[in-house]
This record gives sequence, C-alpha cells and structure tokens, in this order.
Amino acid sequence: FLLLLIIGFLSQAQTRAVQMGNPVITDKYTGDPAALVYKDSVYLYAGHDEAPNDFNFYKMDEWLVYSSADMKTWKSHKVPLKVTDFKWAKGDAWAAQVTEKNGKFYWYVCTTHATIPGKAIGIAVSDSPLGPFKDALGKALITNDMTKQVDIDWDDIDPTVFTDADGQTYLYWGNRVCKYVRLKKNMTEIDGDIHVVDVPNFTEAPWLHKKKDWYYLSYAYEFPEKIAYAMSKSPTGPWEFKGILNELAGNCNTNHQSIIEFKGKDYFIYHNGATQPHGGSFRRSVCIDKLEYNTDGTMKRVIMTTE
Ligand code: FUB
Repeated sequence: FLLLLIIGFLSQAQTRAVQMGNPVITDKYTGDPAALVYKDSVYLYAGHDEAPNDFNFYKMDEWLVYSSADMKTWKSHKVPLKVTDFKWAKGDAWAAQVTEKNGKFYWYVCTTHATIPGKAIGIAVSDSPLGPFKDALGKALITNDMTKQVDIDWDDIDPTVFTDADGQTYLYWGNRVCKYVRLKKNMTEIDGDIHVVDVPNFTEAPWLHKKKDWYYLSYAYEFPEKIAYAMSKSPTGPWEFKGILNELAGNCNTNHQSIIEFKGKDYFIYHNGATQPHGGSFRRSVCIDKLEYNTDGTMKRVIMTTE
C-alpha cells in the first residue's frame, strides 16, 4: 500500500499544473520553446536551463515537455529525452522541435557530437507526444563535416521541421547561415542537397509555418536577438523580408520563437530572462503572447505582456 501511495504521489508530481500568465512555465528555467498542436492539446517542448546563478553559459542536459488544452494551464510531465539518450552525443540539449507524421512523433534535436567536432542534429522517435523517445538512427542526421558554409562549430543548430499539404517535409536549421533540406518519407534521411537560404541578418532559430497560402520563415535576427520574418508562396522561397516581429526579449541575449494556431487563435511562444527570479540569458523562461495577422498576410509586431 505504501508503495502504491509513493507511486501515486510521484505521478501526481510529474503532471501537476504549472500556472497561468507569463512566464507560463515556472517549475524550471526553460528555453527554446517548440510547440506541437496534436488533437485537442498543445505539447510544449523546451530545453532545460540548468545553469546555476554564478554560471555564465548554457548548462543543458535534457529536454522537457509540458501540455495544455487551453494555453493557460500547463502540466509538466516526466523528462522525455536527455542528451545521454544519444550515445553519439556528448552534451548540450540545445534547441529542438517535435513533429508528428503518420502517428509517430519525431524529435529533431541539436546537441554536441562526441567525435565529430561541433554541433549536430539528431532524431528521437516515439509513439506518443509525451514519450518515451528513443534515438531513431543511432547516429546524427546532420554533422558539421557535411556543411561547411561558415567556419564555426555551432553552425548546425536549431532544427525546425515543417510538412506541407503534399506530405513533403522540410528541415531548416543553422547559425549565421540558414540551411534547408528535404526529408524522405521515413523522416530520418535527407533527400537531395542541402540548400542555403538568403534572408538578412540571420543568426539562428528558424521556424517555418504556413497560414492560408503564405509560408513564413521567422528567425533570430542580429545579436542580441530580435525575431524577424520573411514570407513566400513556397516552402523553399524565394523569401521576402518583412521586418521585425518581436523586439529583444527582456534580460536575455537570445530570443527563440514558436508560432502556432490552436483552437482558432494564433500564438507567439518565446523565452526571456526577465520573468523569474535570477533569470537571464542562461536561465530563461518560456512566455506566450497573442499573434495577429494583417489582411495582407503580414504579421503584427508582438506585444510582449511581460515587459
Ligand atoms: O539554447 C541554446 C541556444 O540558445 C539555442 O540553440 C539558440 O537558439 C539559443 O536560444
């Protein structure tokens, strides 16, 4: 009976409601939000910012998942994925995104490769949006030696995935240089060449989404980062730059967005360093604000309710 009581208590703790209002996640510091709308819920995936107060760089060893049916009350769940789940990786649970295809959930992550210098993109797969997730390949999908556009170790970061109405999935990613490649139907192999995307002042954090007949490529712009965006009639461009969507997010040198429509409303999900005590660039908090479109398809500048 005692054992059942303990198990009951632990599972309650893993699924307790977080809170309403910004920041939406307060049980931990979280960065790089990526939301997935699936059936009647939103699944919010984020990196766990574990850096102690006196540590001035990222310390991120695991990714987290939260869920909500109303975008106000968020439940935290069991840790679904850690860097140690990728045997070929040696650290850094950097930005990632989960997508669903044919009932399977694919988590494209960025982490540091153990033997090939630099960051790499890997894939974990699950039958549920809450996991458990397992390394899909036993090796990285994209490694630094495949892409040589810029001479830095972290140019292969921040994967975002988008599947178009015809079933074709695209993977966008990058730092300094934005790149994309088509994925095969199995979601775990690239299909064809890696292309470079021409958008101004691209830093990182691409996010691809579609609304009506427009495709949107939003991304972290300059440094410290604002979020800017471009629009196109095709998921592969050419992209027309449309300007700033979100200004610097408070007390944080990065900004990282996720854009979704859920139950008829549009949302801009991002992180800042200003909304939890001792927050900052390496102790971030996920926030959500309303997103609005103009009649010509352009997006209105996001009004951050946290500042
Ligand atoms: O969280 C680590 C890195 O910070 C991400 O990969 C970037 O997008 C920036 O948010």
